[in-house]
Amino acid sequence: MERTLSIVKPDGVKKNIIGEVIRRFESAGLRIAALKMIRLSMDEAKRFYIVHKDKPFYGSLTEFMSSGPVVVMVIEGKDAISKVRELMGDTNPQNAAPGTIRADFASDVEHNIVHGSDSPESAGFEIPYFFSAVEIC
Ligand code: DAT
Ligand code: MG
Repeated sequence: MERTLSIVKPDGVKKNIIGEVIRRFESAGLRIAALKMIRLSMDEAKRFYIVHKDKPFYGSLTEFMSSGPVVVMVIEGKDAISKVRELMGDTNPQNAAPGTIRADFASDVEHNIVHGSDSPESAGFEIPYFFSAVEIC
C-alpha cells in the first residue's frame, strides 16, 4: 500500500474535469484517502515547487498554480505513485501517451491539468504539505 499526492491544477478546475480526473484514478483501482479544494497563495505555490526554484519556468509555474482554486488529494493503493504518474502521462502533453489525462486534456507543458508525486520522497514532503494525519482517512 502506497500513498501519493495529486492536484487538479487551476486549468483542470476551470475545464470542469475534477470528476473526470478522480474517475480515472478510481477506475484504476486507486482510493481517494483525502481531498479538498483550496487556493494557493504565490508563496505557498513557491514552497510546494521549491525543487524547481532554479528552473526558468519557476515564476510562471507558481503564478499559474496560484491563479485559481486547485483540488489537492491523497491517493492510496498498490504502486499509487507510479500508477498516478502513468494515468497522468508525460509532463508535455505532446509526448503523453494517448488516453492519458494530459494527452486528453492538457493544452501545453505548463498548463497540464494534473500533478502527481514522482517518488516516495516527494510524496513524503507533499502529503503533509497539505494534509495533517487526522485528515487522511
Ligand atoms: P511533472 O509535473 O510531470 O512532475 P516536473 O516536475 O518536471 O513535471 O515540472 C513541474 C511542473 O512544471 C510541470 O507539471 C509543468 C511545469 N513545467 C515543467 N517543465 C516545463 C517547461 N519546460 N516549461 C514550462 N513549464 C514546465
Ligand atoms: Mg514533478
